[in-house]
Amino acid sequence: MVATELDEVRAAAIAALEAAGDLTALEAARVAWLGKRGQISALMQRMGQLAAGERPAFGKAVNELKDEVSARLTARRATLEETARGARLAAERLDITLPGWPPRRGSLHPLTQTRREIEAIFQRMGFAVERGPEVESDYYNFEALNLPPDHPARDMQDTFYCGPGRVLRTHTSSVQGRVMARRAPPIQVIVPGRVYRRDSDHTHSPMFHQVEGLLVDREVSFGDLKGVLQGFTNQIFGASLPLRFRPSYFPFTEPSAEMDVECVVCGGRGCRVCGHTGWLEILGCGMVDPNVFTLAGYDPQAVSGFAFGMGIERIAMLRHAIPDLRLFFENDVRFLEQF
Ligand code: 2NL
Repeated sequence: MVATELDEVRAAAIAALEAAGDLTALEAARVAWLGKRGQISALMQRMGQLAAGERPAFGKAVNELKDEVSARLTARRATLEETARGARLAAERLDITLPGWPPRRGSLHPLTQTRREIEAIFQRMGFAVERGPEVESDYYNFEALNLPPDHPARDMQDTFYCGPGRVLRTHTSSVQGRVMARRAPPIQVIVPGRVYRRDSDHTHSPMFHQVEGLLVDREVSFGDLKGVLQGFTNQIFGASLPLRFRPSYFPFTEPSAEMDVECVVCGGRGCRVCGHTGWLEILGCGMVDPNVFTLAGYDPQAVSGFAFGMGIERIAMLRHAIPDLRLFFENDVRFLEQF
């Protein structure tokens, strides 16, 4: 009678294991049959009700039952794990023959493109590219360029002060000052970079980009300056455009001039872009002031040189007919992806 009961428990336990369709159900079946409070433990506890002589045989039979159910549990678990793994692999299957997402290619910012083209043009004419710090000393930003502390021309460029004797450079001339302090002539460099002025409206940004050039040697003339700048404009605008030099003032050059090119939009007839003058102002330039040479430790009797400076934004706007300066700094991809 006890033996039949064990057979029934065995059959029921095995049926429960086989009925478990996944690992969660199998774990529930394990707890129900093999757990501390499961059916097989319950059988063991009944041993006390048996006559002493029957106990060893009963205990042995229950232990064998337990071992058998455990073995079947392990086997069933392996089967279910294999099934689960198969299902997971099927779900995760990748079709590596499908085409991938095409990568969206970016492009260089129009100011970067224009700067690099300006650099390349001057490099072909023998200029080396120099860079320097944007946080600059008052000395290199002003004093070394013939702008002593009380000089009225300091007001021309509203300066961001960022500490005692420290400014955000208002032009990249500060770097040319550093180059002259470090090296003897001949010097032939251009300096591209960010510059900062306290100015903000639809035609002025507190940060903008400049390229300045400096050439120092013996017997450098204003004619040399004109030749270099004619070569530059021919290449950056892709045509041999007439140039015009108007007298101007910069504290670090004497004489100084502003250079215009014939309007690239109307060919000189006059239009909205050139304000009906037929000319576009491109850059400022001049012969390096003797005081700047003296401050650099050069003999102004022995050397001469020219310098020029231009805004990269302005050149890029004219080349690409960009109507508003602020487009450069908003980084709207609908604008940027056109370049
Ligand atoms: C402009 C005008 C200019 C210079 C920059 C320069 C630098 C040294 C010595 C002498 Cl180290 N001059 N730079 C000269 C004339 C004009 O820039 O309108 N820039 C946007």
